[in-house]
Amino acid sequence: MKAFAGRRPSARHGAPWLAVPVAAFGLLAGPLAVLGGPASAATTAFQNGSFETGSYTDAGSGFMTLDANTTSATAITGWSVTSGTVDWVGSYWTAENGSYSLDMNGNGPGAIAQTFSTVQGRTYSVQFYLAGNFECDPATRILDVSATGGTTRAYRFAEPTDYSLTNMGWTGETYTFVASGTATTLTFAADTNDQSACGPALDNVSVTETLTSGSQCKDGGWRGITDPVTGTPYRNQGQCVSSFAREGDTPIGAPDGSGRPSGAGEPADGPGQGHHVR
Ligand SMILES: [Ca+2]
Repeated sequence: MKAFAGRRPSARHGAPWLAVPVAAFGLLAGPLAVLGGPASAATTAFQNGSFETGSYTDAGSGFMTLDANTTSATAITGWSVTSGTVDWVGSYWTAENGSYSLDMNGNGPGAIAQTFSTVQGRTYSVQFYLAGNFECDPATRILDVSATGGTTRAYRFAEPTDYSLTNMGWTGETYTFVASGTATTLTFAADTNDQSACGPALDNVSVTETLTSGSQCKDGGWRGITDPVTGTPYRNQGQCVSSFAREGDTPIGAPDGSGRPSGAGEPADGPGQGHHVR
């Protein structure tokens, strides 16, 4: 982390789409347990995608540096710094959501990861907001995103012309993976070619399960999935199947299907019509 100076605030706004509230995903385990659902292994829902909770301490800098090699690695609830250092940013700059976000380069490039329950073979959409710390060169920050069994994608963010600490230019991005098992580790990593103390900025991560075929409605696949049109959970398999029939069995919920990285200034990936995990 290095400080900025003399940047002029402006009225630029972040990406237009709204991410799925992480808390909604966190409800996954609760209702099933209350209703006495099928016995299964413990469910660990994705949590704290906005980096709002944990043991944050601030010596006055407006951020806290977390080191993979110290106990600070697990200061953010649900997450672990798995390599290098990252800065957990509080008042230093304006978060996309809430009060906290990350500079993925602390003293140098770092990586952070969270492991959560998934259903093998299901498709998941990870939505997150990207920006950058541009006190140091170069003027483009690169963030690598990966998930267990998935492909690593590099996301680039170029310095906006109207950049400031209160106007970071947060841009919505989407990463998609197919779960290879009952637990998936999602990792965000700063580009290790950039050894500076200024990295990509990250906030407001959410995970949405996406059905890609009507056949996935079967065998309980409809449970916990929200109809993208009505916004209400499917009550049964028939409703789920009907939804796909209505859409011509296209992969509704796939954000754009292109799998391509996008840079700053491009339109953000849309919200998709996700079958939202509850
Ligand atoms: Ca946040």
